[in-house]
Amino acid sequence: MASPISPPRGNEANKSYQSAFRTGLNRADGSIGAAAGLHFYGGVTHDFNPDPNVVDDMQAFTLAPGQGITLSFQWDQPYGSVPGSASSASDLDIYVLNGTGTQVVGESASNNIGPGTDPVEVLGFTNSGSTTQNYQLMIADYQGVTPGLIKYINYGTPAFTEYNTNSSTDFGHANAAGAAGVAAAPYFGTPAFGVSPPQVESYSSLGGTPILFDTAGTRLGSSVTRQSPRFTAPDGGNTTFFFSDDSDPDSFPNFYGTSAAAPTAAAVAALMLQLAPSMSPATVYSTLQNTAQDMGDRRLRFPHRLGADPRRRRDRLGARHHRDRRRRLPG
Ligand SMILES: [Ca+2]
Ligand SMILES: [Ca+2]
Ligand SMILES: [Ca+2]
Repeated sequence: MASPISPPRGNEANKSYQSAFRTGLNRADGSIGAAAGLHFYGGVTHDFNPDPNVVDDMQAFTLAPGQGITLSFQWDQPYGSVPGSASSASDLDIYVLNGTGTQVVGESASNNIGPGTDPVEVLGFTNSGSTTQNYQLMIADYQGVTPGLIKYINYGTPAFTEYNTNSSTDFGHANAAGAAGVAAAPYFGTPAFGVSPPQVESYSSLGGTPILFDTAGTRLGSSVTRQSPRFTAPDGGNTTFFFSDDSDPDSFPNFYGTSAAAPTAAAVAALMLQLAPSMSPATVYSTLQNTAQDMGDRRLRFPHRLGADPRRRRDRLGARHHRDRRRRLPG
């Protein structure tokens, strides 16, 4: 099918930090101690505190035993791994420090400058101890062109206790110009189950990730923010074999997540193409958008805003049993 309909790259809601890079402190190589096998390479750190009179280059977070963060950290340089593209011209690193900021306990500090390099560091860190611990995140500009925009998406526990920007998590293929990212609404939060207007899943990825470069790695004159996700489809439907049954009256397993919503939308597109095989992808998309029922939840409007909705909160509490028992695929 020529019109790829995709989940909006996972189920990360608004677990993203996005900011202009602000000069924090110039920290020397080795100036912070490190656990065995790790090293602090130094650089100019990012000032998380937007107050121009206060510098804070540590973002605090807390993890219970067994909890972890997985950060995909990126900045505004081209992706050298794209064929024909320029490469990253700056090298940033990302560190987890202990709660007092005196020792590196986790890091992703690869070289990001050179042919074929990408402006990305992926940091995974888990509290492997037996007690809840406080930590500090630090981002350092090690060398090269000073970044303008920095962003991470957290695929782990939403653990940060300060400077959350609650930014977009819809990126990659679902945010591509020719694709259609699909948000998810639980089937029991739709008019067919007595909920109108329909409600979006709390975890459905937030749109609004800007596009900064063309495919040659040339910076665009102005950034492009696409309407993505384009539309919403139900998730949590019955399958004959996949995942586990929720508390619906039958015993068929239910499949939750945007990966479940995307094929629902794709199935509607397939029926449209069966009826009108020459319909263009653009017409499929616009027809789906223009004939869809409006989502009542403000969170799905563009730009998304994960605001408080008292009615929704009650719904979620009432449906907790559904949520606790279900699983989602990442992606
Ligand atoms: Ca701090
Ligand atoms: Ca690096
Ligand atoms: Ca079922």
